[in-house]
Amino acid sequence: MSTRSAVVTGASSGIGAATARKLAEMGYHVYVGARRLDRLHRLADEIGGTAVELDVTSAESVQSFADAIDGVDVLVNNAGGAKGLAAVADTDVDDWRWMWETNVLGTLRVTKTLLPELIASGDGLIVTVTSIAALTPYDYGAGYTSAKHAQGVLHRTLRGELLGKPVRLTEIAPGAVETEFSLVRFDGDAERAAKVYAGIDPLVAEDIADVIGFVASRPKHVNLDQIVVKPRDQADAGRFARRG
Ligand code: 8X3
Repeated sequence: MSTRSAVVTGASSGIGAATARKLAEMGYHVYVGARRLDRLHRLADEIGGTAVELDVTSAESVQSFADAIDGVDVLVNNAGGAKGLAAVADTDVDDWRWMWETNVLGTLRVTKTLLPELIASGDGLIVTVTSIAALTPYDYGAGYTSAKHAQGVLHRTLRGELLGKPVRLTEIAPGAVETEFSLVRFDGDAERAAKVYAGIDPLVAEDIADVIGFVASRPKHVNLDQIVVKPRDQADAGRFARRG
């Protein structure tokens, strides 16, 4: 059997980088896509994969990414993130635009462009990393929760539209994972970002990568539709058992 290929978006750090490592360990040739090329090249060298610049907010960038890859069996839509935490009354429309562009339209652009190859694979798999914010809204988070809900709906709609085609779809909805996520959300404020994970044992990127590896290793008649993963210390968004 020829080597199977995987594409991981947002692969320069966090869940994306850990997933790329996991899939490479499982024997996939992994195309890692992100904007930060130096990190991407280091990762690709480490895992024997291919680094390709990718900005999911640009149709041209997504097309040149697609042109640079040679077939894809597994697509991991991981690129995305949050910007800000504010009441709707005070929120910054540009933050919303960024979140909708990266999480929703980014997933749409990449998925739509790679879909013919995923179908041609004969055993395609699309994993979309959403969030528990795709399942429940929370106060001060509407920009992010609305984008994650929309991304989840896009992904879940494809499950029906692709019925009968050889493509599986899995949504992974993580809770608190300690990555650069909060640093980006709070615009580089490390102290504020650290508070999100203070006094709990958060998930780490590898925890999610392990789940994605499990999903990708199921036999092709098994579709894991939706997986919610939270730390034991978290019941829901904003509901934690904190020590100290
Ligand atoms: C990250 C989880 O609870 O900050 O997607 O929205 S949360």
